[in-house]
Amino acid sequence: MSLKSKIVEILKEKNDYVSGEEMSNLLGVSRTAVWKTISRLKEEGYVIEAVTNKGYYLKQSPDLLTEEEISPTLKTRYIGRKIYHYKQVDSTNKEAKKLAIDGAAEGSIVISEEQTAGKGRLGRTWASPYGLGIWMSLILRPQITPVEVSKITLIAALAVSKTIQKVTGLKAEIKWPNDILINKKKVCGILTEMSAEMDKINYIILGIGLNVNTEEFPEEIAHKATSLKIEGKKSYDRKELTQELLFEIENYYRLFTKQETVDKLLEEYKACCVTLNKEVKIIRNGIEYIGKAVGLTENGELLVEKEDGELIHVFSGEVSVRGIDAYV
Ligand code: BTX
Repeated sequence: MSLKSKIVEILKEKNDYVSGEEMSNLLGVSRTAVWKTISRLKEEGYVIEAVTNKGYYLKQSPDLLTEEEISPTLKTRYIGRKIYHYKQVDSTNKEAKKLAIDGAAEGSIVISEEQTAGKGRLGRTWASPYGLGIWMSLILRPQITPVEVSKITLIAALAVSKTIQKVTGLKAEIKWPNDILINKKKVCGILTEMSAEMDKINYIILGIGLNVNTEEFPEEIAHKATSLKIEGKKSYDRKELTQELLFEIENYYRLFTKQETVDKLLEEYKACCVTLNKEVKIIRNGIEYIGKAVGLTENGELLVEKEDGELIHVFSGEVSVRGIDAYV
């Protein structure tokens, strides 16, 4: 943890005045270093009172998803242990890709308060306004083959839906493969990208966009987008959600790489997947098929029985579900 994070941790734990001397003893750094770091924290939005002979007292922390706010009480072992935080970037997936190429460790994450060009699938955009959601990308380097990569989206979808239920009590459903819905509206989107060779993955970028405290959406998407605040009628703590989400991702990631637990997880996934046993429309290479989603493979592909009875494996691409997406 950085010195900034450690100081925030001490101030939060004590929840009282801590003298500069005590802090410098605890951390093994000079009092000047403590004072300089406190000044930087103040610039970043921390309200820290300094009283002669008493020390420093943390009155308020900013609503930011920084390492200082996330790390001290994070329960994971390696997911999210390195956080790259930005106030604004074009896309956290793009930024994560650069870091992955430069060798960033597995589990590193990129979080931004705002994205100016958040990426959806197939060249679409993802609305990511400042401070209202969790716009984050994880760098993963799993020992799996490229055909298994859909598993990663599955893991993320399960982790998001579990986190939402745990923290908010709201019922979140998964629309295969990468949308999380509440009351049939999209509250979260997942964009998994990878760099791979024939049989080896170099890295995976797992991008997650979760609408937390958004109150209003752009007109074009208002009918199909929602947020936790709109559904739960109250604001939610983005830090708690981020910590819980990272924790769940780590759990599921570990379990999915163990063969003996895959079946159990698939059952769990099926229980919250709204796509299964529904009529679906698939667009593949520009061709449309209608069929019924009848199952899921252990790699996370959707099994669809076409109208002519043929069973096809759908890896990704465009899947609309009758009753959720408007189609007749
Ligand atoms: P998608 O292509 O399935 O969804 C994009 C579509 O969803 C858009 O065309 C629009 O109709 C609708 N949409 C746009 N913004 C929102 C929103 N905030 N809430 C609900 N619906 C919306 C889904 O792509 C994958 C999105 C991943 C976003 C994350 S954020 C962190 C990471 N960085 C990055 O650039 N992308 C990912």
